Amino acid sequence: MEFKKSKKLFEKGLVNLVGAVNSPVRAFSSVGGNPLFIKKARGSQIIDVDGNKYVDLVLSYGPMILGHRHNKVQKAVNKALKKGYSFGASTENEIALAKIVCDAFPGMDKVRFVNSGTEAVLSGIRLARAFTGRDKIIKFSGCYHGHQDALLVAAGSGLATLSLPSSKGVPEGAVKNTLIATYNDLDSVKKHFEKHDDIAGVIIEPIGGNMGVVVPQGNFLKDLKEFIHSKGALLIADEVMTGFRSKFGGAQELLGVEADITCLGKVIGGGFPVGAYGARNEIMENVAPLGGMYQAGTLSGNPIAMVGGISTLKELKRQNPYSEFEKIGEKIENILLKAAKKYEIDLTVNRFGSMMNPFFTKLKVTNFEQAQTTDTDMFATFFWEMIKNGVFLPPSQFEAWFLSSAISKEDIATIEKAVEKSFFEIQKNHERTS
Ligand code: HOZ
Repeated sequence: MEFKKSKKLFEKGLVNLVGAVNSPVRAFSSVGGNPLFIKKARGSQIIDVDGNKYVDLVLSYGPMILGHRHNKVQKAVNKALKKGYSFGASTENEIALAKIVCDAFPGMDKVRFVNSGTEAVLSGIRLARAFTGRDKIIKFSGCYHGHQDALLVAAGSGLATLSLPSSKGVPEGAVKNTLIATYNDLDSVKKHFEKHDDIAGVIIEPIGGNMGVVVPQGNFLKDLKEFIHSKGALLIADEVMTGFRSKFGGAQELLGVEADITCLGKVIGGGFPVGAYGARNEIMENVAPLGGMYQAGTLSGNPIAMVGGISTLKELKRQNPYSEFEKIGEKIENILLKAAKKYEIDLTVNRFGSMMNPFFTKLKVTNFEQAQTTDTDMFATFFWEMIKNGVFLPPSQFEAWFLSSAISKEDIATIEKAVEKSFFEIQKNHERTS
């Protein structure tokens, strides 16, 4: 397999782009080598500029739940393009997408569309503060909620990849109201409430997806909600990854825990830039123009993005692929575990529906600290062998893999072969270095 054209574009890109990328994870920093440049994608497959074809388990980090360029989505978007791209005024499709979203999430009476998951969360946090009149927010280490200043501490995703505890350029004042707790550890939340009486809310990824996939254990979410409500604080669910992915009604539907404020992104735009935050009426009425919390956006509710979202969600509802995701996810999990056993590699696979990833550790992974015991060198070997054998994975140990409803039996066979070869290589490398 050759990567000559990708390499050339990478070198060219270095001149006017930072690291030749527009988001750090894409730079392949933690796995080495040059990033791949993509030419096109269709269904479950993605093709790089050198013509290499891969089964895509990145899926744009989640949005492409139907696979790439689903016919119905493409048709709807093409039609919308003929009417104009942006008006700075309302369109009927904003109301249509809002209805689909509010119907799917019973805790949301109203929603506000923004342009990204980052924007959704920063607005959701502002809203929690506006509603409660309190300043402090608790976040969990390893959770990532976009690149807003206040939450860029102890974060997963790109910061975990680059081993950065926090970002430069974030003033102390911006994080002075951010408290850090440990995922799956209610006591670590309670301790903060013992010390502070001005905690507005707790933000959580109901399924952690940015420290690798980490699943809430037992009644953690239910107990968390009950406890923080007893203290007058709000539960803010960052369902940017899980919304419409874990279930149509997100992880909240699956886990039976309704959040006070829900933040969405990724799937709701079907690959176009859309984020959203929503809540019950008494909370949303604080948002301008109804209330005093200001939040705005020139491109918010963009007509093309709305059509991308509506057509994706309608098709998703029709397909209802969630039980199939469960079966395929389980199959891939078993493929990984079988190969790990055969080649005697320590492996833990975490999975929740169509999100999963392997950790090269023998520990059970229920929080960020445990996730960090993974052998990232092994992951790097694994990543490149999977690439060479036709499977495109996120170039980071700490990003989730995603499934689309376009995945086929042949794709799973490709994944199985690639996994087998990758573990063989890991064992070889491991023997050489130990
Ligand atoms: N925010 C995405 C989920 N971790 C990763 C994509 C990116 O940062 O570029």
